[in-house]
Amino acid sequence: MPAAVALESTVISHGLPFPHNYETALRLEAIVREQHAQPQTIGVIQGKPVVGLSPEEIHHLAVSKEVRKLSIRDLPVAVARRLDGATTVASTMWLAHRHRIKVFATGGIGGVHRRQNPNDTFDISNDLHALSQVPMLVVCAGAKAILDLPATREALETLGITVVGFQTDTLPAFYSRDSGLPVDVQCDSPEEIAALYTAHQQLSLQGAILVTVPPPPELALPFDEVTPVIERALEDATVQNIKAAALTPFLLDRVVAYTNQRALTTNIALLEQNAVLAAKLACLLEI
Ligand code: PSU
Ligand code: MN
Repeated sequence: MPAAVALESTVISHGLPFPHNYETALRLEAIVREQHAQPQTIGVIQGKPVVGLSPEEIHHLAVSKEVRKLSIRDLPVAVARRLDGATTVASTMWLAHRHRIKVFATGGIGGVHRRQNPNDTFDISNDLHALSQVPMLVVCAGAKAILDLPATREALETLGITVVGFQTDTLPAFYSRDSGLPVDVQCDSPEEIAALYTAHQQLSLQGAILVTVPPPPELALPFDEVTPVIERALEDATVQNIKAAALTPFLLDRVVAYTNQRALTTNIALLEQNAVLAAKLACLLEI
């Protein structure tokens, strides 16, 4: 088994605008190969779960308006009805694990959404549940800043998911380097993370190890600057009654618009950075 790195497709179909989505997806694969690992971008094409999408299939997921966002509960529906679908962190983990892939690189995980007013229902991403069930290394920039980060941090603890800070002792906040919330353990090298993975396996633990990497300093957005932008995006969502699976893509899109695309640059940069570390980890685990 060569050192493989799983990559998700919701970020392609619903997370980034065209042509940035297509270009970034191919660039992430190239980055993984530069580190001597094998990228495996995952999605569903006409009902077939594909681990290792071709460039043509990635292009299709980047441009088609018919691509569903598939979390784990949606997978059987897409397969039975032969639909095209993009996989989230949760469903990508599930499919990757079935292919014995140990490392997955993404942008920001889903988590506990903020509640704007007391009668809003809870919206908790299936990503958290998948992270508690599927043993692998998931490299990300923390949870997306549009979420309730303290609640997400608590949920990770409840679910028994070890949270690693790569060269940091606080949880990154996706666009920003520091949420002010603690990680469980700081690791300063890929080797230290690989040792954690080995220990985790020896203990037969079920869930993932979440490796969080702050976005590059020169492109990270200050937390205080992002906060009001997110609040504005959340107000838009309330006014337009955007909910459930549509909420995350809507909020990400609004944040990009309100930061004059700077959030897009940050998002792409952190995806690239996470792919580098994930590939290094995949290679280390195959030694
Ligand atoms: N991170 C990004 N962009 C994205 C996502 C994460 O940088 O588009 C996607 C992931 O696929 C994640 C999903 O699993 O958003 C979470 O959606 P929800 O909150 O509806 O569970
Ligand atoms: Mn949700």
